[in-house]
This record gives sequence, structure tokens and C-alpha cells, in this order.
Amino acid sequence: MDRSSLLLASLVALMGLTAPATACPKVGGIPDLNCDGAAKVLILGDSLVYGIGDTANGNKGGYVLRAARAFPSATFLNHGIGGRRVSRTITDIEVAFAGAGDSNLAVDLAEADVIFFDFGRNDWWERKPAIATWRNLKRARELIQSNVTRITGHTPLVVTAQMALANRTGQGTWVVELNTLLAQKSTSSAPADLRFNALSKKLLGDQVHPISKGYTVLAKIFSNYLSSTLPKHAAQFRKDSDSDGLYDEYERERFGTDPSVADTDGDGIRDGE
Ligand SMILES: [Ca+2]
Ligand SMILES: [Ca+2]
Ligand SMILES: [Ca+2]
Repeated sequence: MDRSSLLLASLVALMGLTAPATACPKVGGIPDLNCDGAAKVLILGDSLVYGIGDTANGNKGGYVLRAARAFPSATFLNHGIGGRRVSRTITDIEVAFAGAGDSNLAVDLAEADVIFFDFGRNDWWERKPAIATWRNLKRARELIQSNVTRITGHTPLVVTAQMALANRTGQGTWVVELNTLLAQKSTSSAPADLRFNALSKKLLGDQVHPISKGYTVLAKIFSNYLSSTLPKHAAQFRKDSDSDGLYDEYERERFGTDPSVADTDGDGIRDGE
């Protein structure tokens, strides 16, 4: 077996093994969209995801670390890399799912209930219009969703953030342009309504990176999104037609229950319990 098939086989085994015979909604306040009894949130991004400028934590951690503290039962997977651009990330994703490159990235993407994108601002250096980056963000999302669906049989929800504003001439207006496109094209199946651009520029320590207090503000925005907005998108993304606590697409296949009947065996207890 080559490395690629080995990686895929281990992923499939892992998804099967970690599936408990319990209901799938929230774990520690976060929707368990892949119904494996764990809540995993993956953040793919650049130096703001990594946490550069977060001097209170040694320039590492940022809003992801703070959100992880706010949701202790969930796992937060920080895939922030300084300078990350979208075009390059498309290649990274392709290589990872082919079983080469960063294998942690493929495994983490396959296990995540929800994946956040917080990058694109470094594409400004490529001097292309904002719409080119918007298209690449869409391509990256579709690439992740098709690969994870192929491996696990289930499509992960991908949320794209409207980015914190930049204080650098040229990049500042370009980021606003990209944020506007994201907002205009946001849908419930491909949301781009996480508003990190609500951060005041006064909380930037240099031209792009927040100071520690700025990361605390971003964490608040992120935590509110996770507890208030995400569950609404999740309910649209994974239907639970009979409101028994089990998503339709898992009922027959994983639990052998009926997605249109809340108490399939008629024992007076809802299928989810
Ligand atoms: Ca899960
Ligand atoms: Ca159900
Ligand atoms: Ca049912």
C-alpha cells in the first residue's frame, strides 16, 4: 500500500472507530457536525491565526488560544502559518490529501466539524484584484469539502472570515474590497459572516498584527460566533427533520433509525437519547 492509500485507510478506520452510539448535536457548546462524539474546530490562516503580536503569550496563540480556553471541551486545531497565501494553500491541500506534504493537515481537515478560513490578506502582495483571491478561497473550500467527503462520506462546513483591517497603504483598501466581496457572496452553506473586520485599527500593533488586547477582542467575536451563529448554520447544513437530536444523514447509516420518526422503535425514548 502506498503512503496515500495508507493515509486514507487510516482516516477511514479512525472515523469509524471514534463513532459512538450516542446522539450527535453539541459537544461543549459546539455542534458535532460529523457525529463522532468530539467537537473539533480547525482554523486555517496566516500570522494572525498563529498569533504574531500576542506578546501576552509569547507571540503565539492569539484568538485561537483564547477561544480554546472559552470552550474547554472542544479541540482547536491551529493551522496558522505566517505569510500564508491562498494560491499556495490550494497546492498544500492537494499535496496533503495525496498523502505527501503535511499529513497532519489532511487528518485534521478530515476530523474537523467546522473549518475556518482567516487568510487572503497576504495575496495583496501578488498585485491581483480581490476577486481573484475570493475565487481561490472558494476553490480551497471546495477542494477540502470534496476530499473530506470522499474519505469520510460527510461534507464539513467551511466558514470564511471577513478579515481584520490593515493599516498599510494599498493593502488596507484591498482588504476592505475582499471583505465586501465575502460579505456579498456569503450563504448559509458557505458562510463568510465571521466579522473580524469589526476590530478597531487602534488595536493593531504594527500595520497588520493586533496587540494582545486586539486578540482578546477577536477571541470575543470568534466565541460569540461559535456559540450563536455557528449552530444556526449547522442546523441548515445538517438537517434533523424529526428533531430527535440525530442529523438525517447519520440516522439510517450509523444508527439504523428513521430520519423522519423521532422514536423509531416506539419505546418512548427519542432516537438521539
Ligand atoms: Ca465531531
Ligand atoms: Ca433526526
Ligand atoms: Ca429518528
